[in-house]
Amino acid sequence: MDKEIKKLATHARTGINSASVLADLEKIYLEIFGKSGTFTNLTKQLSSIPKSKKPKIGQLLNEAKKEIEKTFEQRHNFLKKKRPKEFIDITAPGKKLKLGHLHLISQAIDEIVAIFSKLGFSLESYPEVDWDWYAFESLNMPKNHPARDDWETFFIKSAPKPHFGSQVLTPHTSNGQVREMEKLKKPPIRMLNIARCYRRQIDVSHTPMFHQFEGLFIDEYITIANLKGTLNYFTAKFFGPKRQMRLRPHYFRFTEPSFEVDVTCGVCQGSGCRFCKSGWVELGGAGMVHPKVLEAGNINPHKYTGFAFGWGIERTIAIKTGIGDIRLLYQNDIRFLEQF
Ligand code: FA5
Repeated sequence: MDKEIKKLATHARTGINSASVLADLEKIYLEIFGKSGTFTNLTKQLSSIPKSKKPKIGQLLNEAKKEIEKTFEQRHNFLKKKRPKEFIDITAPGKKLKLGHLHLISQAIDEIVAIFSKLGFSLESYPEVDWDWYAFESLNMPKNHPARDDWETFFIKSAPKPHFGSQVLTPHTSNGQVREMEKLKKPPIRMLNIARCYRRQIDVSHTPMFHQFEGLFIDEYITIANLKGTLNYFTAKFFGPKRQMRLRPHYFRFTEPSFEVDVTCGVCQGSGCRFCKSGWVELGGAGMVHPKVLEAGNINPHKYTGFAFGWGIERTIAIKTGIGDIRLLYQNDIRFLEQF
């Protein structure tokens, strides 16, 4: 057995000294001293040799083990020193960071504010949870009036207040009208209100939370011509000079006369197509402020007149970009949002 021990020691030494990387060295170590390694197997044979030879063979095994371990340690230290240090190539081109952009709704809001501020409208804000009085009653929409069903309102569970009524999640931006009149007290008023609105509706063109932008202009001698001029200016700036705008008679309790505002379809440019059918697509409502609304805001309707309009931002974006389902705007799918 002593011959076998010497052979193993020589073989191990050669193997260890020929390892060129630490990983190879680890492998050789396991081949020798692992569970079924060459040295381990030799040690197992010790029990089967005659008792008289055991001390000598045991001593030889110990010496061989020490020698192999020493060789292993020396090679390990050598290879560790040899390992190349981490290298940083400062001339390598950097990784390009992906630039994000504003959400479509924010982009549209910025654009709308910029267009109306050129006409002297200033951006104001009002409560998102407001009293029934501002959302409906001051706008000539008495309680239980069937027109209020169109707004499909979310009510807040709170005790109603005398005169102001219950609290609601604002179903439209028109709640700002009388609030602005109360704030400024005296015309001229040129207010733009952009806010979140809430209604119990959901389908391709309705979401429970959406945005409206509302304009209110009150002064002496304001007529429908001013309303048309303002909306024409907006349409040309927002949708481009080729798109036209028209007013169609409609009914709102808080404007008289009232209109629906249409623009020519962006797909067929007004000739009529599968998307729009008539060549026109509906944008939102508008009209001349009702005398009763002016009175609710303590403004003399015999001296002052005004116009108001209120449109959905999601709808406006859909008309501009051609997206068929406004719910896409709220799904936060980066593949959709990156296209704009
Ligand atoms: C109103 O809300 C009136 N306050 C607008 C107005 C203001 C008229 C001032 C006259 C003077 P209407 O309910 O039609 O009107 O809503 C206006 C626009 O808001 C719609 O044309 C649509 O673009 C948008 N809108 C309404 N409900 C939703 C909804 N659930 N999801 C997305 N957009 C909506």
